This record gives sequence, structure tokens and C-alpha cells, in this order.
Amino acid sequence: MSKPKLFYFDAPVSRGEECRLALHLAGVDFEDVRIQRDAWPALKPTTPFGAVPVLEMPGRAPLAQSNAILVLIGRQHGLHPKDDFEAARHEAMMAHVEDLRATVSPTLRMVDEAEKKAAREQLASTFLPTWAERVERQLGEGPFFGGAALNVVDLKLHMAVRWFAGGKVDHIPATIFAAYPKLTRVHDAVRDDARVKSWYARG
Ligand SMILES: N[C@@H](CCC(=O)N[C@@H](CS)C(=O)NCC(=O)O)C(=O)O
Repeated sequence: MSKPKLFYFDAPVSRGEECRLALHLAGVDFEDVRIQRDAWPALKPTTPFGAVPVLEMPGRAPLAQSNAILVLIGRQHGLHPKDDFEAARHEAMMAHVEDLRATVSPTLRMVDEAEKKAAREQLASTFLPTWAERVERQLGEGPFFGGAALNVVDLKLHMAVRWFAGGKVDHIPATIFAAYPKLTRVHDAVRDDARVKSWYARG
């Protein structure tokens, strides 16, 4: 029988990696399809919205949009709240992470180094602290967004923090979110989850 397939670029980052982690945490045996950059132009028009991640489930049309994929996996495997209101609260935070990506990602495409530096310094002094403060205000006793249990929203928050914590986004300090202890705690609790560790320990 064919397995679910998750299509994304060959990098442990962003929307694709959070979907891979969700499938792994859910215990789903899936095919991790890594798209090489030179293959992307031909594949792009075949995807629902011209972007990845895309999840293909046997007998179903391809599903795109990271949040839709995460919520589906989460609902099917106990990684998303059953209560409708609590689920919506998690989905709102997931949309907040997408807002972050939509705001920062245009700087990835800037070729003029001075323009990129100015844009990123501006983000580091205004947008990013405000973004994190709004997350922090919505986090409770933790360690996760919804309390004791890890849900798909936590994978998304983890990936958002990890993006900058690696220090690879020039002109944005690696410590940009260090002043937000609850957000940092979500990041660390996901990192330290045994299932997450086993994903990164695989051969
Ligand atoms: N809202 C979409 C955004 C998808 C998106 O922009 N994906 C990027 C990679 S993270 C992509 O496919 N970039 C290549 C392109 O747009 O051609 C989602 O959450 O999945």
C-alpha cells in the first residue's frame, strides 16, 4: 500500500520541517520527498498553490498550506485540541507564525546588501520584538502553548525561534527572542522532546 508523501525542499527548515516533525511525532510512516532546487521550476505549477509543503495522502488530492497540513495531522493523531475554541486559538497562533514568515521572507530575496541590512535591522528593532511580545502574552504555565501537551502549534513556534537562534539570518541577532522566557521555553521543550530528538538522531 502506498504511503503518505510529504514534498518539500531538501533542508531541515521552516514549513516543510514542521510538517515532517508532525508526521514523525504522529508515528506516520511517510515518504519524505526532498525536492532539489533545479527540479522545482517544473514541479511548481503542478502544486495546488505553486508552493510547498504539499502532503499527498493515498486516494486524496494533494494538500498544500502548512497550517492546513499540520491541523489535519494534528486532528488525526492527537496533536491538536479537540475543543473547537481551543483549536481555533492554536490556529490563530499558527497564523501569527505565518505572518512572521511573510514579513521576514522578502528580505531573503533582497540582493542589495545595504538594503537587506537596513530592512533586517528595522525588523529586529520593531516588528520582531512586537511579534514575540504578542506570543509571550498568550503563553501560560507551559511548557507548551496549550499546557502540558505538545501540539502542532508548538512545532511551528519552535521552528520560528530556531530560524533566528541559529544565527544564520544576517543582521538579526541570534538572541532576538531570548528576552521572551515563555517562548524560549516552548522552543526548548520541543527540542528536548524524545520524539523530536529521535527525528534528528535518525541515520
Ligand atoms: N502559505 C504557504 C506558504 C508556502 C511557501 O511560500 N513555501 C515556500 C517554501 S517555505 C515555497 O514553496 N517557495 C518556493 C516558491 O514560492 O516558488 C504555507 O504555509 O505553506
